[in-house]
Amino acid sequence: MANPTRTQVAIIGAGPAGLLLGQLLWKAGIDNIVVERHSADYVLGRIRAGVLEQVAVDMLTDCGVGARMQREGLVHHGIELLFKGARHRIDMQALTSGSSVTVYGQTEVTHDLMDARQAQGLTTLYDVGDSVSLHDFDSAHPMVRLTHQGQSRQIDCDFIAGCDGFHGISRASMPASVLKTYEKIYPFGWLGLLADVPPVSPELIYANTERGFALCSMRSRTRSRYYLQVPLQDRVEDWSDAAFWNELRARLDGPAREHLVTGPSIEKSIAPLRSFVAEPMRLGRLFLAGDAAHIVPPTGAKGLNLAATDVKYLSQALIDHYRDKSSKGLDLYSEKCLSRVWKAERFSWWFTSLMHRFPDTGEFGQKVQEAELEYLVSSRAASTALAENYVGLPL
Ligand code: RFL
Ligand code: PHB
Repeated sequence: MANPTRTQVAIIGAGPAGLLLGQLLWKAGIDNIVVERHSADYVLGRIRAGVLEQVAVDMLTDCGVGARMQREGLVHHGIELLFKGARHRIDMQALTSGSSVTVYGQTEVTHDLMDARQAQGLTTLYDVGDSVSLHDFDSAHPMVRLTHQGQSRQIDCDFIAGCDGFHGISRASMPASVLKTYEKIYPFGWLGLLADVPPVSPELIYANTERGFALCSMRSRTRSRYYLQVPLQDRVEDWSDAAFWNELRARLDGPAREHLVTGPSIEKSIAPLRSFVAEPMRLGRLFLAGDAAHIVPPTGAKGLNLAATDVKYLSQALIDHYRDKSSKGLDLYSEKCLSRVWKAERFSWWFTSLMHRFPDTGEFGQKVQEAELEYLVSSRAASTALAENYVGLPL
C-alpha cells in the first residue's frame, strides 16, 4: 500500500453535494480530498435537476463558481399548472415578495465545480469503483481506504463527509441499530427526455391530465427537458422518441400543442419516485449530506437544493470547528438539516400527490384532487403556500 495521505476532510462522492462542500472548504482554507466511484464524464452524463433556489444560486456565486450560471441561467418568476385543459400561472414573485428560481442544469453546476476544483489543483480521485471503505469514524482518527489506478490508498482525516448519494457506502457504513429510516415508494416513475429544441413555453408547465402527469422544463432557450409519468414496469427501450412526443402532445393544452417543437432525443431515462429520510445525519465524525441522507420525488425540484443547504450547514460547522474550536455547529448539524429536510419532504410529497394520477385513488380521491387544484389556483393563501415552498423556505 502507498504511504497514507493526510487531509482534514475526506469527501465521498463528486456529485453536487461533494464538490460544493469541497469548494466551500477550500475557500475557507480547509484541506479536502474527494473520492468518486465513477469517471467525471459519467457523473456529467447523468441528467438530473434543473431548478435552483436562490440559496443555492447565492452559495455558488459566493464560492466563486457562479459566473457562467449568472450569464446562462434563466431566472423564472412563475410556474404554470395545467389541469382540466386550462393553464393557471402561479406568480411566485408577487406571492413571495420578489423571490424567483434559476433554471440551470445540475450538469452545468457540476461542470463548473469540477473546473474550479481542477484549476485550484485540488485532489479528486475518480473511478475508484466500489473499493471505498470507511473506518474509525467513531474515534478522533477516521480513515478511508480505497483502490485508485490499481493502487491501494489510505486517507487519514479529521472528518468524513458522506456525499455519495442514495446508493453510496457512507450511510451503509453506519450501524443499522443507530439509523432510523422513513420511506415511501410511489407507484410510477418519470420518463425524461432531453432535446435540442426550443422550450414549448417560457416558464415550466406542471400538467395533471387524465393520461398522467407531464412536466415541460428546459435547460436553455434552445434545449428542452420534458417528463412523463409512466407505469413502474415501463422500460426506456419501449419508448421511441416518436411515442414520447405523441404522448406529451396528448397531455398538453391546445396552445402548447401548437408550439411544441419536437426533435431527436439527446438523452432518455426513467427514474422511479421515492421519498426517503435517514436519521440522524451524523455518527461521530461521519456526516451525511444530500441524497446520501434523503430523497424527495422530483416534482418539487428540491433534491439538489436540499443537498446545497446540507452543505451550507456542514461547511459552516467545519469552519467553526477549525477557526473557533467550536463543536456547536457539528453537534447541531443533523437536527438543523432534518428540520429543513422534513419540510421539503412534506412539500414534495404533497405536490407529487396533487399532480399525478394514482392507480388506486378511486373516484372520491380523484374528485378531492380536482377540488384541491381549483382551490390552489383560486385562493391567494393556497397559491402563496405553493410559491413560498417552491422558491425555497428561509434557512
Ligand atoms: P448524487 O448526485 O447522487 O452524487 C453522489 C455521488 O457519489 C458517488 N458515489 C460514490 N463515490 C465513491 N464511493 C462510493 N461508494 C460511491 N457511491 C456513490 C456517485 O457516483 C455520485 O457521483 O448526490 P448529491 O451530490 O447528494 O446530489 C443530489 C442530487 O443529485 C439530487 O438530489 C437531484 O438530482 C434531485 N433532482 C432535482 N433536484 C432539484 O433540486 N431540482 C430539480 O429540478 C431536480 N430534478 C432530480 C430532478 C432528480 C432526478 N432523478 C433522476 C432522480 C429530476 C430527476 C429526474
Ligand atoms: C428539470 O428541469 O429537470 C426539472 C424541473 C422541475 C422539476 C423537476 C425536474 O420539478
